[in-house]
Amino acid sequence: MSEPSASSSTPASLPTASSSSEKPVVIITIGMAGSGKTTFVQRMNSHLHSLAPSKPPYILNLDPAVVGTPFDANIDIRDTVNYKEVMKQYSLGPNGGILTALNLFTTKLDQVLGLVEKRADTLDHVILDTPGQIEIFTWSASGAIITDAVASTFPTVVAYVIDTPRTVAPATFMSNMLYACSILYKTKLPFILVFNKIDAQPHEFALEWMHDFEAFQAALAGDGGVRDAEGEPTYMNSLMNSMSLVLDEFYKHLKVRAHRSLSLSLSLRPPPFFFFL
Ligand SMILES: Nc1nc2c(ncn2[C@@H]2O[C@H](COP(=O)(O)OP(=O)(O)OP(=O)(O)O)[C@@H](O)[C@H]2O)c(=O)[nH]1
Ligand SMILES: [Mg+2]
Repeated sequence: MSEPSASSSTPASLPTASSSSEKPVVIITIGMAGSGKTTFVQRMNSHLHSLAPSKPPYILNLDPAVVGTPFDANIDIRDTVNYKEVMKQYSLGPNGGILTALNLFTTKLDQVLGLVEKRADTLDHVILDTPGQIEIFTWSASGAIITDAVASTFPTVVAYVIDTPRTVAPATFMSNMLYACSILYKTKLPFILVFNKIDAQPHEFALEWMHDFEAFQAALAGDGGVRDAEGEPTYMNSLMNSMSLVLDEFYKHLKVRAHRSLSLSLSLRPPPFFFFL
């Protein structure tokens, strides 16, 4: 992976505290396994370092199972708990091990927040990278405790990273959006959808589906399985059509960005970030 130049990789306007006296903004990076969360954090880190003057973020790695991170985390869950030891000690599988590691880390959250608060005056951004298995963070008690504690201490936004190439099928797109929607309603925090990997799959189809639910319904119809043997609309098709109307309301209140976390040296694509809303 080659390091991008600042001009071609600029996250044009990362959420930021409006004045230096304000608290730093916390960006919680969430997304399906392999969607590019860690690479996205690395790109934000690299962008913030490249600013003049440089504004290094404070990074927390909350993924106990990651082997190596492409950034130097200021606080790393792996320094506190070894999830493989946790698996052995409590006879757990990998997900149970990761979840228990996160629970153990959460017992030290007050110390973690204390460390961040000590640095708050000098920081504009605090970035959290979360475990690969999305539900470990979003549907666990410790994930909720971490999110609530952070959000009650600092201005906080959720960056929901979407693997664009994996959402080209209408049904997959919808399930990813429903997941995003559920996290928005659960956390009630400002929410940014980050369409990642646009070097591999341009994101325009997603923007069209979000702007125009009829376009999404047409894509669904073109995807087959619309009618059953008797010519009646299938249950799945009716469900997805209704869901697309529900999601239409969700889309109206979102900020959406396209992103290319990975810089391909031969890529001629335009700058990876832009404002949609
Ligand atoms: N083509 C392309 N690949 C990317 C991009 N961003 C990330 N990747 C690749 O996607 C894979 C997963 O990236 P990660 O950053 O590890 O994703 P993650 O969401 O942190 O993964 P887990 O934490 O394991 O769930 C890696 O092979 C990355 O190189 C991108 O913008 N474009
Ligand atoms: Mg990761």
